[in-house]
Amino acid sequence: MIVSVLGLGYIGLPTAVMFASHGIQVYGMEPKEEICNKLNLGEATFEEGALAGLLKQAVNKGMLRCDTVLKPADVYIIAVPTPIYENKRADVSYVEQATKNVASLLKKGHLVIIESTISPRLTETMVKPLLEMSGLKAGEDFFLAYCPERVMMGSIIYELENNARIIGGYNEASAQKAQALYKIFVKGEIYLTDLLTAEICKLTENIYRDVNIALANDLAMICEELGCNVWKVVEFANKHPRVHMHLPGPGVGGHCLAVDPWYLIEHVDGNAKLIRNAREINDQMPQFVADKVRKILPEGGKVVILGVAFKADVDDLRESPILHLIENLKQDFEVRVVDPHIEAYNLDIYDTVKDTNLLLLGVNHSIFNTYDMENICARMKQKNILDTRNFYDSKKLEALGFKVCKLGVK
Ligand code: SAJ
Repeated sequence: MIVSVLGLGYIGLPTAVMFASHGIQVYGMEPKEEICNKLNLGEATFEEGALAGLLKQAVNKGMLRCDTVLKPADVYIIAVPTPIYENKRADVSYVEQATKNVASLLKKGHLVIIESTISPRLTETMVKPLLEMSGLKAGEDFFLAYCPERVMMGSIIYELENNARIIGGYNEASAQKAQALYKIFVKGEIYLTDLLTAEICKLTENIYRDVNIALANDLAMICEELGCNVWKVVEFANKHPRVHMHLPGPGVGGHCLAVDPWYLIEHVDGNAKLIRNAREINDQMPQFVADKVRKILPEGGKVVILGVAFKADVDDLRESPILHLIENLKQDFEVRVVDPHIEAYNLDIYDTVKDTNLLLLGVNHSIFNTYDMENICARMKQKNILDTRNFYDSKKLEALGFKVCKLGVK
């Protein structure tokens, strides 16, 4: 059996590597030539724990080859991006193009799987008709399933292997075929259902998280107004056995939580009020943080932002709320940014903080724990810290001479 994976990004590449390291011949298709060249040398294109080692082995053994064109296979897995346009409508053009590529090579007995996050019913209304233009019939001549990914950056390989999976089949036979395929490396439970349930289930998982983060952010703003500490409120509320509060922060980033809710919202006329509201609350957090900076430094000044990635310990900038925060602050401040995970911002922290007025912790990268805060304090002109992630121990920093302000704390 040969498996072709279309799209070798954060999901496609680890998936391709998992099959290849379980003895399956894999062809990866990636339109960007420089990415293909790098992968064919066995070099990973992003930081992701065990991925680099497994990729090198798979390439060295000849089990994984990447190309800019699609090669014939028995199974096609589509894992291309599904972004949103400026107007928040779903951009499914990459899935459409990938499906057309597969249709051109489709043969009897083939299995086609969509892993990309998509709008409800898209597998049935767009993918299936495009594939059937081959003259073959879904569920009879070829098999079709929607198998959304559920992995978390930073532990993708572990989660690919151990998380439970939901598989939506066009029909029972399609679901069974897809289940047999994933069983090659998935140790978690695999649950079978129909296409629409699986599509909405994937969106629901990220919406659940987005809505809960919005609740935490709403509370952060409320606690500031009422003069309370949101971090303590969340900590103690979570001592209740049925409460699982998420954490506030400077906004929600990444290619999933900040994007997926719109895929559902655009399909439900006037409904999804809570989901839309949550999205809007999370989107306004950079503005809320910027307003706090303006209160701390009413005269303007120099601000150093620590962390620009969309979350801790990743090198991924997609939809990062810190990018919005930077743009906002640049209107009134000189802004400097340090993020050791992002090459363009991998600056010397001690040089960068010289003569500045505020250090703003935007992302809780572990590496920031290694910084010598006493040295940083000595170099700053005004010793202000704004911590948006409850990363620092205020008492320790205050003992060094900092004035510490936290998101969600008056
Ligand atoms: N965040 C908060 N507060 C929290 C948790 C997260 O502000 O309590 C922020 C993060 O800082 C980040 C954003 O939310 O900006 C998203 O981070 P994340 O860690 O929640 O999620 P992702 O985008 O890395 O991965 C999510 C995961 N979905 C769920 O946990 C339901 C992952 O399992 C999915 O596979 C992934 O989306 C995806 O690809 O859909």
